[in-house]
Amino acid sequence: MSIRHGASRPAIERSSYSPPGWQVEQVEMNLVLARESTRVTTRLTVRRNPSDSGASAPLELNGSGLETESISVDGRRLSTEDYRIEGETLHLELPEDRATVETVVTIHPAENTALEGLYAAGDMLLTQCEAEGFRKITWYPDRPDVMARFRVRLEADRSEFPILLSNGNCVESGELADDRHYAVWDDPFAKPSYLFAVVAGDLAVLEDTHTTASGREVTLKVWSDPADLDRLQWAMESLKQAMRWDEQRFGLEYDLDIYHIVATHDFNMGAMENKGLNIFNSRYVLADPETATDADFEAIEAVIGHEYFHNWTGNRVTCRDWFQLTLKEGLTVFRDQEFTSDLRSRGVKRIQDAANLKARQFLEDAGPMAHPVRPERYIEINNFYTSTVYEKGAEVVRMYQTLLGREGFRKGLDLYFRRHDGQAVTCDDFLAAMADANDTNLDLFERWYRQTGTPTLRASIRREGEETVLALSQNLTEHPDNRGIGALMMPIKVGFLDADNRSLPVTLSGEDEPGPETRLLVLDQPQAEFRFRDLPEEAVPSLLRDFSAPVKLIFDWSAEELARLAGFDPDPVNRHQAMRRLSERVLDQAIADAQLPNNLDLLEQAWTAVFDDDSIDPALAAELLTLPTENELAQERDPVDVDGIHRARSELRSHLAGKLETRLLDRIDELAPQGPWSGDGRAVAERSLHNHCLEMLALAGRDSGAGRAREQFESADNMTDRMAALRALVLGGHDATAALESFEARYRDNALVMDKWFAVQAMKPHGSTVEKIAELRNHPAFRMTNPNKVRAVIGVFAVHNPVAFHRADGAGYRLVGEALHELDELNPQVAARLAGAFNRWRAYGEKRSAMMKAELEELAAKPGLSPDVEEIVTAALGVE
Ligand code: B3K
Ligand code: ZN
Repeated sequence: MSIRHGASRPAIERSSYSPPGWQVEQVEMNLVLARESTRVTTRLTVRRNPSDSGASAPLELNGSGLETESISVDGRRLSTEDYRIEGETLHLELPEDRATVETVVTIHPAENTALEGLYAAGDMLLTQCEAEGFRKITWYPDRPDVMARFRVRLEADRSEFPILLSNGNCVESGELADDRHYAVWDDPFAKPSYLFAVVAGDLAVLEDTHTTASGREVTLKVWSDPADLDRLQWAMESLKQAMRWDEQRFGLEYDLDIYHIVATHDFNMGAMENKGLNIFNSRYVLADPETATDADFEAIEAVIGHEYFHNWTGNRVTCRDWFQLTLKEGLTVFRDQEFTSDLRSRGVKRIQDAANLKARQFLEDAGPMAHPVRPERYIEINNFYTSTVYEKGAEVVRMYQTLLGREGFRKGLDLYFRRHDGQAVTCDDFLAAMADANDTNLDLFERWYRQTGTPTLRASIRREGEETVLALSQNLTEHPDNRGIGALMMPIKVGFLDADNRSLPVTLSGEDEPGPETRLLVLDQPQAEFRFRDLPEEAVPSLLRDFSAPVKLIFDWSAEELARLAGFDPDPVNRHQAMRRLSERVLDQAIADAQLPNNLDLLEQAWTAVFDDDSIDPALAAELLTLPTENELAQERDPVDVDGIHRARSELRSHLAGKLETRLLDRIDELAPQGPWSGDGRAVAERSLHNHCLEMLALAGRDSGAGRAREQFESADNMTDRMAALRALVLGGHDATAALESFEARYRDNALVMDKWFAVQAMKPHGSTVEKIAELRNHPAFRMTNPNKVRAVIGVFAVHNPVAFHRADGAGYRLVGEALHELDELNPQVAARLAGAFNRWRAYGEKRSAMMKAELEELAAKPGLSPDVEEIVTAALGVE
């Protein structure tokens, strides 16, 4: 049904916002649920917004793919002459300032493969409304600045749908004739339509309670398919942790008496924060040690936290319009990052977040869809749930905290809630609350919301007499939207190491007392100089500690200096950065010369030092002993030498694995599992380093690695170790047939574990993987209508397998291009994500570029292409 195919849609501009002409006071809905046809009756009590101009705007209701049976106003049924429909909008002239509008429509959940609106997922029926899915359920002013109270009656066949859920509290339920039943849900909090949710199905539940800091008892229910019931415990633990943490760190309590989480296998993204009724991709709910890896456990905790934290940052205070998306997403990602940091290792989390931003968001910044954290225009808003809006948005929020301090940030957040609880607001309102609560001027900070691309920060150091002078300058990227923005307000944390690699106090010239070892500088001019006293000439600067601003830092360290920072910088992020820069230099040279440089002493020493550091957190060691990925290496290059990158990286890994084989084997033995599986931090960290060493050896083609991997695959008592062994065998090019078969036989019926089985094969860096993908697509567990499967097979192939995707004959491009044609018809949101794989088509040399371009052009020419994919493809083909 209702996939919005058709002629090109015009872009919507941020500057064209105007407030709604009408508000909705109350929504009463009745859904008579059935898979094939669901009948939705909606009664809206609407009230005219007093407008300055005195004009009488019509009521505008959005609808998409609805079979409309009737529209009535104040009890009078309208004829088609009484209203006007343009695109997805119905315009209704209403004579008075208040009215009751009732609509009756029919929708078809089982045909809804786009998974937006009301759809069938296995035996369940459920909804996804953000951003504009509510209009696929009923006529409504489907924009976030219309906030209303909802009362929802659900009716369905009792044996098919024994459980009926919606937002808020269940206020009534009962039996009906013919084995039917109903439930009425009332949500006392006014909310935008994108937070509406319904779930109906035969679900099992794990129940618990949380007593809030102020002593209220909240019922917690985590629901899933009955077959998955015994894998819900970790999700429940995570929810309780999140509730406690938000009370302690931000003084925020939950506000309803009940909180539901529902897991489904068919979901376009990770999860959705519907008020009181979160709906989750099962991969972020279901876990036990037998089927989920340590990384899965951590991701579940983080996503459960994220959706829970939205209850304040997103739901109680929501966005005025979709341009403000980062207001809730950037802030909520920041909150979930802090949650993970407080529960686990702050340093490791920060390393991962900084590396992830550089790998994914910097890439987006350099591509055709580059946009500010608060975009200026969009065609399809679903295309803007990006790492820029989310992760760079979180960096922007983090910069407030860096500038204002934790206490100042908390004061700002408190004021934000005091001012705006129950409102739909903007990023400017957030900034104003931060500034006002701290009695400071943050006007310049607003530029972060407008600038496009990754800013560059150049640094240089010179001596003037006894002083050390740090010169900093900043630049925005060339982009039409960046004209006239001016300098950004950048918090820059710096430190210095002395000749013995000890941290020095950082004292500005003119200060009497020695300064802190990590000093916060604020650069809010195009360039500025900072003068320091008492620093020895040979002091090594550690710049942008903690990745204190999302910028590209340029500074000319010597290899020796990088090796010292890699070994001794107390700032984990910069330690990791230094190691990265050191290996990048080697790899750059290896790619240019088509062979490894002769002298790798410094890099070898730096790696050895990590191995020999007895006190290091094993999880940190695993991060430090990681080479940049092929994608990361490709990012800075044009043209990209796909095969040269792969070769250089493989050779360096083999070289290091050869040099360090004894140490790697020692670590593998020392950290081998002792006793039964444990999920505590130390055990997780040890598994991470253990498996990292195993993979390193096996991928370097060392027999010692393959042998250990086989043993581990057989003996593992948990998915982390079993999967690591399987990865090592498959990605290392060892014979993995038997392992893959036994894995499949064991987990055939577990959809999430099968995703791992698919993904590891799709990732194998070999040209023949193209043919493998065709085979995997015919596997009985693969479905093109299931987003997790599409991501595991085609997504992983297109994004994480450069060797096969860019195969010289273009077969990889063809495969993804064909999948996109099919997927566009089924699920435009998932298709649009995948289409981004062609974004850098210009950078792959003449032959490959031509073939990638041809795929894009063929998509662009597809009749009835979805606006989602069209926006991505048009941008990719657009001006250079
Ligand atoms: N807010 C949802 C994402 C909705 C995506 C719509 N295409 C999940 C989240 O960020 O928490
Ligand atoms: Zn979110």
